[in-house]
Amino acid sequence: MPILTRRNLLKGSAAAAASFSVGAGFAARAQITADDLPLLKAHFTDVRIAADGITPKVMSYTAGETAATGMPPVLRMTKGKPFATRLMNALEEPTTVHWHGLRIPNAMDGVPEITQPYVYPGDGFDYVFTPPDAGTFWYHPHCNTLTQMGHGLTGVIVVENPEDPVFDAEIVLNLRDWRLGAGGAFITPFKPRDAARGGTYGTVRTANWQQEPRYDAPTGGLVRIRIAATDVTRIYTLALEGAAARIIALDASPVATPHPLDLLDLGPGQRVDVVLRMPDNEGETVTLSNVRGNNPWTIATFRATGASLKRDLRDVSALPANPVAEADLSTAERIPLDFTATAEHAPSPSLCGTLGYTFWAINKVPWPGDTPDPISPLAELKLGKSYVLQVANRTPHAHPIHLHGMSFRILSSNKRAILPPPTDTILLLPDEQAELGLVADNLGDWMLHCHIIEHQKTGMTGYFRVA
Ligand SMILES: [Cu+2]
Repeated sequence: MPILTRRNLLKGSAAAAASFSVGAGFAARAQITADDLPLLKAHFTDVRIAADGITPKVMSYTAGETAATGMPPVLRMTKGKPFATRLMNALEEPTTVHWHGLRIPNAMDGVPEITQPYVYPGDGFDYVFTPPDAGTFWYHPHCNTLTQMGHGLTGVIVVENPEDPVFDAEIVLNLRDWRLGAGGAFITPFKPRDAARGGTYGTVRTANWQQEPRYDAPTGGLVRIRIAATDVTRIYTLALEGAAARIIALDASPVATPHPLDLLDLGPGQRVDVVLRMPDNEGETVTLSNVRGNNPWTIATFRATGASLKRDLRDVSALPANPVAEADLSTAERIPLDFTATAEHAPSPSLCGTLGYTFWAINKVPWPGDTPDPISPLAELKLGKSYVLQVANRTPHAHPIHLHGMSFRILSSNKRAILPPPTDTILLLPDEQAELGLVADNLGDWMLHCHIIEHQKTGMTGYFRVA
């Protein structure tokens, strides 16, 4: 029986063990007891991902007690309802879980040294929170992330809203690549030359850990497809062929008016919810492709099965909005954030791994690594106050910039005509300058970093302190 550090900690406090209190506002989960927390086990498994061999020591998550051999499960939660799970670390290095896009208490955010202790091999950590927003999110470690995510630890979260419209089917797609060599074994996770540019790409491209999977969907039906880009590097440009489709949510935020999916850029960390109207003839297929770059390729296909349901895409209504506060622009303080390349210098060693290089910086300061003594925050924000982040990408590369714990709205941009709904990740285009409005409504230290993990780990990371 492994020693569960957090559990032992809780045993020392009867009150905490009874309610899992980690802050105010969690009384609703008093019914959860210490011994019946569902497990989320991080472990090794051998999986066939490439055509030419089994990949040994793939990292995955398993929910519950059963041994699983495949990809991390889709975790289903309900908006406004407590969720609890006990991470158990069966890897050979420390790990944590970050719940990307969920606006939950800081102590549950999963960033070692900043929000929680490392979870060492054989140890556990209890995550208990209530997701305030519905939509498509995802989860991954925040420790040695290039290796841990690159080797498999990226899973999708669906936060359901009982008020959501009902569709004829739902398909969840976890898009990611793998750096595999001949025979399917992992190869070196990155090339320094590429880390200093757009990032190092994988060699095998998958959806749900399969190459070009095919899914059956009801003929003439309305199918909700939840797509999460969980790769450490790749920016997708999604295109659908063979059916009409509408975007209903971006990064978990419902769009006010569902609009056609033409071409959509999706950076690492971003999600899109699409409603697809399947063709009327059984056997017809719809193709989801990545058309970025010179060689478009198929991500997945959907085949119509059964008699036509004869649905109408115009019947798709907007999803109910999430309760994201709007910044008060009359009082908002402006915070400039410059994203730049920087001269090389050595980063600090870290328990959560270092790539050994520094290539990037925010406001001229490169993140030195995840150390017990982090650099000062990018800014200190006052709880409840509004801010406008004046972000500027001073590089020729796109950077998916992700903020933990709070959502923001893109107020203006020199590079886009249509502004998306509130988000946790902006795919900052080359030379883009944008204004991001937010209300600092969540206490604690919140990371802001590029989600191209090589950029994150070579300097493009910082954090805000909300107090
Ligand atoms: Cu970047």
